[in-house]
Amino acid sequence: MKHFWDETLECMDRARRRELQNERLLKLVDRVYKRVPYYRAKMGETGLLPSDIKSLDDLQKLPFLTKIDLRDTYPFSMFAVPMDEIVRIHASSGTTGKPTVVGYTAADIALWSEVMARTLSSAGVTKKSFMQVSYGYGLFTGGLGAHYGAERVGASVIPTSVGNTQRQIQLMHDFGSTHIACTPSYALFIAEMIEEMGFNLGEFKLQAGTFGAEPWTENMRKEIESRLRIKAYDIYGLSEIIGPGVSFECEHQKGLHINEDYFYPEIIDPDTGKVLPEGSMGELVFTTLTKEGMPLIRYRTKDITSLTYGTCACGRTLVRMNKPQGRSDDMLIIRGVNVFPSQVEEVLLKTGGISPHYLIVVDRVNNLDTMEVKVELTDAMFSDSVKGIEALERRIASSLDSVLGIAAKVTLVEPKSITRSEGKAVRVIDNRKLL
Ligand code: DLL
Repeated sequence: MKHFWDETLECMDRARRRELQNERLLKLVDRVYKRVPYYRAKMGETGLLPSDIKSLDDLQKLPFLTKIDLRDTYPFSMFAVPMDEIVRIHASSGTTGKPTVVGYTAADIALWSEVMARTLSSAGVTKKSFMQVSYGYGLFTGGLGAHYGAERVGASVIPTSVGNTQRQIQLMHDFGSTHIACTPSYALFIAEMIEEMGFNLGEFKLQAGTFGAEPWTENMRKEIESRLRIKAYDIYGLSEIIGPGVSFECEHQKGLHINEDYFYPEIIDPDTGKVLPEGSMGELVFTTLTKEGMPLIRYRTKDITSLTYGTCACGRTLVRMNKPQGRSDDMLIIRGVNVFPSQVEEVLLKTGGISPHYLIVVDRVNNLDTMEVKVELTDAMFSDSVKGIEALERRIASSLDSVLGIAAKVTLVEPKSITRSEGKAVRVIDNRKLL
């Protein structure tokens, strides 16, 4: 069965769509140049003017943006509208303690709901569906993104957010949720808990799930599908571009269709910045063609993937990206939350009694990610009482929790017990084996 939200736009002739993208690009460059002094200055470095950009063929002349630019303009200097037009603010992890901030106008929220409506419709969500949203609600874009999209479709939304899993399952059972949206690892955890609670899967009405915010494999898909007896769809996105709904899978699951009438993709060589031809693996870069609050031109996602043009068997002409194959930076995704080792380091460096030698150990236990931070004590602190050391562990754990937004186990270890490396320090051991 084919599920479209807007068949005309999703299946539009590629040449016609390119015209639309060209028109939008010209308006975008003009708007950003006039309204964002930071980007105007960046364009000025090479003497570039909006009039130099006549179509997408000139896009490569424009400078890239990265998380560093967003840090330098923290919190609001990348916004292109006055604050009274901003109706929502989200944030995700930055490369250091400062988060990456995103502002939305009412039109941006409508656009986001629209791309999420496409995404959810493609997974079979309709007005008749019961949509359980088990992504976290808050500064993270997962919960509210899925929520607004499901409301736009007209489904009955059940905003359970993440956590309190037994209650989630009880409601899923009692309300007859037909669809769920959460991270793939949380979906597996739910499957396991359903078994543990002694439920019979036949008593549930769940048909499909929309899973993303972290990398997952085909094997993990099979596992989720067989344990929950549903069809599992991939969904990709990042806060800077809109949140979830940048791209989504159709029933053929041969890559994720990018909503390219709004988010124009390029693949570049991460080292040289050169645009690569179709099919090449490289870093994904997006230009938000219509966004108002925080439009971004050539934003480097750091996600490594490739693009496939050409019509899909579903009829959509929207370009497809392959499942992201990793990142070109050191960002970790733990239970769907982005964590940079530099954020952990910043917390540790602010704490007395410990040395700057640490190791982050990530693992997956019962399908849920765990994070342990091992830190060396200073010689002076090492001779302290067990109580003193435990109190220090708790203090660090609570600072990490408030900075990262996830709980980490902190283990203080003897001075000089963490292996020193001769080259680049090894700060992270990731023992997770994606099934
Ligand atoms: O994770 C938005 C989102 C929410 C997407 C819910 C899908 C579902 P951020 O927190 O800003 O936004 O993290 C963005 O997560 O650059 C990727 O590295 C990674 N990521 C997101 N979706 C996928 C996916 C949300 N389906 C970063 N597969 C991105 C692999 C993903 N990685």
